[in-house]
Amino acid sequence: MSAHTLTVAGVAVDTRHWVGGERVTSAETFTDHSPIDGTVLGEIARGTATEASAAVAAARAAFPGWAATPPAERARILHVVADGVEKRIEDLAIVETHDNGALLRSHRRGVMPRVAHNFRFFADWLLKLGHDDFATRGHTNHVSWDPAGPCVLITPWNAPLMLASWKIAPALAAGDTVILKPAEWSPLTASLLADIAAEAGLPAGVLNIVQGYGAEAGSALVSHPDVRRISFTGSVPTAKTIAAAAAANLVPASFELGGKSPLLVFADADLDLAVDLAVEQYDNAGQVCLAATRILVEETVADEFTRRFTEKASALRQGDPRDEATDIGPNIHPRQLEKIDGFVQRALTAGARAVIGGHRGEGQFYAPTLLTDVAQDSEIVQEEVFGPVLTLQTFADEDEAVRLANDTRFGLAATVATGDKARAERVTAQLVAGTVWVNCFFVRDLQAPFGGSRQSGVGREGGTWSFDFYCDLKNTVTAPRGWRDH
Ligand code: TXE
Repeated sequence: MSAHTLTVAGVAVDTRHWVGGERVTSAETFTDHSPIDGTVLGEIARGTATEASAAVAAARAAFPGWAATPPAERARILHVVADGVEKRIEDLAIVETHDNGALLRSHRRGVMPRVAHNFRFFADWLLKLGHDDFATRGHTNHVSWDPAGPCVLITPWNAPLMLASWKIAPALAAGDTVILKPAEWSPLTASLLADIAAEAGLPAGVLNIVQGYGAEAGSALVSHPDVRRISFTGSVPTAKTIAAAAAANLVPASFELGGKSPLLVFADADLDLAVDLAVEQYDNAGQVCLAATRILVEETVADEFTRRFTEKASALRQGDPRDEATDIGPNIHPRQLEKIDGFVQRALTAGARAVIGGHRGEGQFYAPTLLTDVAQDSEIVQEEVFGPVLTLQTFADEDEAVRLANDTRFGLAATVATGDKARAERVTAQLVAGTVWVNCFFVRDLQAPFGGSRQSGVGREGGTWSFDFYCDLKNTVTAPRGWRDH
């Protein structure tokens, strides 16, 4: 085994960058820890501007060939990548679980199959593009989705390979080449994807991976003048820094950021369903951008809702994410845990009451928490915690529910629990959110637009919207005259 390989649960992972179809080292490394027990997983290449430039150069060199590859052939290769992901679901799932602490059973049954699906979905969608010819006074207009060039993709740690593939697949389908910079807290599965893509026959330089810190590798990538698109999922402050870099080069950038999404529970709702929806918000230890962390309940059912919620949430099993019986795993990093606890302790000091939780658990765990007696303008109601922490507020009527729901700087998602269809229509029409669910949560079709309003993001991903972003749209107008006979 090479000095540049680490093993996680028997799976070998290359710790180097992947640039131009080759493994590349850096002079320095950073240490990757497992959130499960804090053990060191290994030393990972720490990219700098040098590796960033090399990766952009490789992506640029590979671009003309990949862009000229017929769509059907690009789609075929992406399906082979999906096959490769499916063959290695077990490896990917166990490595991801060790690296970011999320549940092995969800990685196995939900997340990794979805990674494969991301590649298949965008491969198939590609073949539907480009059939939009129409006539203007006898002239034909032909709209084409032309590949844009090298794209930089910056991803977070809460769903590492899922979010990376959600960006890589449409970009590659579109005929672009990419440079991925995975989050430094969860760098491993991206490296396995490089192996899978190479085996699938993806040409060298079409997919490049630079590991490292945001302020080093990430910032060098997003400010590189040869980059044509930047897609980012992560925090608002980092998004602002990247937006400034993108603006300096006039590069289109898309941002999928955090949220403080509401769950509105009306008295006419199926209360058990509403409780299930609320408890689901602890999934992934609360590290989900879409999580409905603000529960808003109609006054008349608030006590009963709280009683049933407490009963159900108290039965959740927190523990080793590799264990099938575990419901909530650890949080990603000691720093994240400190951040979560800081929010909770400040809220408690300000007068909030912990119905459940309100404190750390053993090791890198945070006790599932529900806080009441929180003011609408307080930090805990307004800021994203990104941990298993929910707030509960009550409302008197529909108007107040909508007002509270919309009263943050975010607008990623909202969930409504009601038994009244007319009410559902009235309320959903007024909510500011990129996705609104009624009596359900997390149901996603990849052809739907996905993204946030306000500070939750800029742009939409999914189906046509992804291709609109990753392509340069071109309209070719051809006259019915001027042709020579041959
Ligand atoms: O995010 P960052 P962090 C929220 C959540 C969390 C908080 C902080 O509230 O508590 O953000 O998390 C790269 N140029 N979300 O600090 O910094 C970085 O290396 C280029 C919500 O981990 O945004 C990583 O790959 N890249 C969210 C990625 O950006 C830079 C998911 C995300 O890191 C960079 C994650 C720079 N200057 C956190 N600085 C969601 N929407 O789901 C950092 N990066």
